[in-house]
Amino acid sequence: MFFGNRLMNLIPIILAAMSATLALQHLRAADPAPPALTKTSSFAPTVANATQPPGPAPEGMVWIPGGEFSMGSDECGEALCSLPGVTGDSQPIHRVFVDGFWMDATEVTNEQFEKFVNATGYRTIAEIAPTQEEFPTAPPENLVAGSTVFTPTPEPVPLNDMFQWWRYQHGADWRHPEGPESSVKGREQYPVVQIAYVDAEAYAKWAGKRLPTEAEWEFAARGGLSGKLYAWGDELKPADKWMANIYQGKFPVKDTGEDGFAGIAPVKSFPPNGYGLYDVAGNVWEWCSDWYRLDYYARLKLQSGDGTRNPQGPTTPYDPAEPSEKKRVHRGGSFLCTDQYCTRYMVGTRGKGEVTTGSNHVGFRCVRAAK
Ligand SMILES: [Ca+2]
Ligand SMILES: [Cu+2]
Repeated sequence: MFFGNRLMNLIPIILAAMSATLALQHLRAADPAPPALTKTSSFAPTVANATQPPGPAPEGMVWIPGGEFSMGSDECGEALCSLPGVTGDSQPIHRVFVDGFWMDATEVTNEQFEKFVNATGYRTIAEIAPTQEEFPTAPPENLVAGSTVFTPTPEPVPLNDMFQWWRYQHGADWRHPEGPESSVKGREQYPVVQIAYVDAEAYAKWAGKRLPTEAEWEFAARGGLSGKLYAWGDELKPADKWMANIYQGKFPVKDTGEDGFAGIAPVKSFPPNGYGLYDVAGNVWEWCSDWYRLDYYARLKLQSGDGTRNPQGPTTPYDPAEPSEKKRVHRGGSFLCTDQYCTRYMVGTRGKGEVTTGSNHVGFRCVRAAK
């Protein structure tokens, strides 16, 4: 899913100009010398570090051993989506090493986010009205707090313009994910949504954590496997069983909820991956700390060959589809991902989001350094 800044649907002029097309290394001095990374241009086995967890797991977190793995995707996933471009920005496959770390087993829930808000009085971006300085051409009446909400279309539509199914909704925020009439009552164990990048960062800081880098996220999501299409293997529905909350039915008209959920699901509704992480595919997108650049993997490989350790992402964002927008990486896909439009529940694929924009299918999870 790709859109510009948070006011996207309010400013037709900006909209018209926006294209809706699809579009370092810091080894700790005390560590022993790392082994040389495997040189390869295709997937090679994941070599997890043998180091034990540095202590008991912090509440709700699991140990990700880190190690060396093949990051990215190849064209073989491309054919699974009726719109091309799904694996383009996740090539070439390159070898990456990450240190071990703790990771939240689930996406951050409404209950957890509420604790943070109660403790700090934090107000999310969606709860603060945009200013004329930020959006000089917006009519003043449009400068109201809100966020982006998915709306099914009454009839099938060409899938070339996402503004047919996304709207800017006044009063949509994390407590009111679909707008003022909605609430999170009874949804305590659902992932929090309508979270902009800084909101996720603020929560992480409060919790003594941080957001994962894209490399950490992918290492963790692959769960020790290598080169698989999905976090659990190569089959979308092994033994005819849904493994993730994605979208079934005609997109974006009607989600039939064949996997058990039409829309968002409580965390832990599907089996965990090899490292004990839930919902690394589908349910909600997750913010990563890397800036998004379409060509980052290609540049990284040119620059460092296969010797990349703990990559932190590019120094500047760049999405040619919307060059003026500052985007960070999203990972994992959401309950709206489908083979008709976007198969980014595939573990090696990438997403992206403008940093001030939340929506009702974007959330996050946190990590914590080993020491
Ligand atoms: Ca579903
Ligand atoms: Cu998607």
